[in-house]
Amino acid sequence: MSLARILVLSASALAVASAYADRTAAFKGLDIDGDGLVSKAEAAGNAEVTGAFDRADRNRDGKLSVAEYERYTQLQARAKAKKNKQAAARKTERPASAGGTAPKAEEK
Ligand SMILES: [Ca+2]
Ligand SMILES: [Ca+2]
Repeated sequence: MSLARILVLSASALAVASAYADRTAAFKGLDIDGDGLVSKAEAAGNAEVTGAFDRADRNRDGKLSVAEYERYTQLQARAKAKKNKQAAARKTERPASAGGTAPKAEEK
């Protein structure tokens, strides 16, 4: 198997993982020493987590627990959805049919 093929498979695997919101796997990826907590040093590899670390660290122990990480990712997802909604509202001149993402009016 070529490296390019492996990279494509890895990329699609990551996309599937994020589509199913497999936060535990992402958390384990950050938890390098496997103690069940993500320290600031461990989060250093992820700019997104580092930027929000202090906000995500609810009990201010300098480490993120799974619960703190999940709460953070949920807030991130909500903020992202809100941003997308605002972006979509700004492009109202674009017909919904063009993207094929118009919601079904009724489902039986
Ligand atoms: Ca750790
Ligand atoms: Ca904490």
